[in-house]
Amino acid sequence: MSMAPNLTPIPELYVSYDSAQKMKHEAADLTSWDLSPRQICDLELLMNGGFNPLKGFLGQADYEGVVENMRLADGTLWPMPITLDVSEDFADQIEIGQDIALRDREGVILATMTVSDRWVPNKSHEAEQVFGADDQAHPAVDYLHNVAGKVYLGGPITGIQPPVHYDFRARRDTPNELRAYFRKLGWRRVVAFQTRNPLHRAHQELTFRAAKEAQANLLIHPVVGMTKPGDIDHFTRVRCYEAVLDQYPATTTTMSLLNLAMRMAGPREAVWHGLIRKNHGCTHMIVGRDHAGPGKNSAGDDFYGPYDAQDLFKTHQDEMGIEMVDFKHMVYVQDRAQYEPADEVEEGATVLNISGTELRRRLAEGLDIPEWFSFPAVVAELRKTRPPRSQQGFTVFFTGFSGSGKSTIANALMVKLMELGGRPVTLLDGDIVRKNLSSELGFSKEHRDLNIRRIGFVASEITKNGGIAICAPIAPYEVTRRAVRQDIEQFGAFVEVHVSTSIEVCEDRDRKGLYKLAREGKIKEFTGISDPYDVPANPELRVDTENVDVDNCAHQVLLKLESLGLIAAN
Ligand code: PPS
Repeated sequence: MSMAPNLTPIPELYVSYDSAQKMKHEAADLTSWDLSPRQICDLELLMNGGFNPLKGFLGQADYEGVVENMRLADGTLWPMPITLDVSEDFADQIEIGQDIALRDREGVILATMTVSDRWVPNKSHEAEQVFGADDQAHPAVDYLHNVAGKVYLGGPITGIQPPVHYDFRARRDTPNELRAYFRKLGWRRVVAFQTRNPLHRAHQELTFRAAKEAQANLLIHPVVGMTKPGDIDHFTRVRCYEAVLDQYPATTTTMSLLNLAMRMAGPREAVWHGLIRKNHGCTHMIVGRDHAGPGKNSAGDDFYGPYDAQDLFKTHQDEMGIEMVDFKHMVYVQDRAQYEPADEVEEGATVLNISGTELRRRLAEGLDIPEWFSFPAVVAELRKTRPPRSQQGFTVFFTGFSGSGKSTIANALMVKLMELGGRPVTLLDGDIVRKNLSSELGFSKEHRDLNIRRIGFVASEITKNGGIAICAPIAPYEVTRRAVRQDIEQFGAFVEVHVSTSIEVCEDRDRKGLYKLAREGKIKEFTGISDPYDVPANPELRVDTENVDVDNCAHQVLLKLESLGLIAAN
């Protein structure tokens, strides 16, 4: 019996088990590069054939071909530059022809690469060509300029072992494992559904329909490597997918996790996704409106036209050997209590929809999410990860001069929050931190920054884990405060409170006698006297201790927290 071409094994870049054992020892002496999380994702798909026909990270000629016209130097279609970006220092140590070891975050050698090329790319040009604009509002362009190293190395890879995953191991499959699975079940036509979002009822309906139309089986193939910053984490999503999987007839559908690092490159990304799915044994792929769209550009417009991805995919589908299935926009028709394709709904029928933004709002505020929209098990998972704001962690960050009253208000606030109960409260007061976390630091700009970054780190961990962190350092530098805000806002709210007591009043109070010493020059670099303080331009709240007592100041903060929905109104 001849096998369908999509079901024969695909070449991998791994050496045999015995050679791998030998190589592990030999490679230990090689110059090694510690792979970034994105590079680890890329390497895994290079090694297991997910990026077939690539044999390694792109060399310069292939890179230029891909950037200019989506083709490798030999003319093969390949839309995405898969490059090994490194630092200049590292690149300087490397000779062409040299073997290097590629290690994961723990130092395990995953592969070796024989460096055939080294070059400094024109990143702006790469951004223009591949992502359509050199605009850092695009997450991959931001990555290119601000995270990726300056120099690219290219060359063939010899795979020693795949990156280790501890989560959802049974749900991860290499291209050959999926091909073997389809072969075993006799699935000759398989339609892939790519996703980075939880599946709601509309998705279930559209994927089921798409598979029926293509007379194919269905592979739910979610990305769990790297998706768009701000997406729901893959742990939650996979639990959601598992809940939805029960809704499909068991013999028609399967799910497998793909450790891809997405680039959100719209049309080029769609073609790339197609090639990857082809490699995983699929014959069809669902491509929708704005496939792998990166959101708005810095002028507030979409980066790509809504159907650019579908158009580019269709242009190349014969060459790719995988067929596009149109993503039908499904809407819920209330009168008929069922989902129907938007373009087939009878005129005048009542159509219900909940947008992504509305869903986030309902989750944030703990409001109802109806069953026609999503499966209760999915909603329950989402609620666990996105509890309402009044149950999320947050940070209150006081800033102001020494003696301005930060610590006193912070203490009062802590007690009031503890009285309310519900979440653990941690106070990271300037003095406490300097004693326990930063005892070796002084008051230079560098040391103050380090001190604030440490406070920010601890506060972000507390916020992430659902607690309340109250910080009360001077934190004189705007840039550092902004950086801390960014760290924390990934996990919960950051409420900046400027304690605006003037330097004159602080000096007049001089509760610790430090201002006197600062005036006498016995303490150097004293904030407000001989060191700068950037007044916060837009704090969430400004309190003034000159005319208001501490209890009232703390109460103002509580009211602010209530108005932000962070504590439930009584
Ligand atoms: S910073 O800038 O945020 O890192 O400062 P912080 O960790 O909050 O520490 C401020 C407390 O250290 C005492 N102190 C000084 N403050 C400012 N400048 C100099 N040179 C200095 N030397 C010692 C001072 O008591 C501050 O305490 P608070 O609680 O703010 O009054």
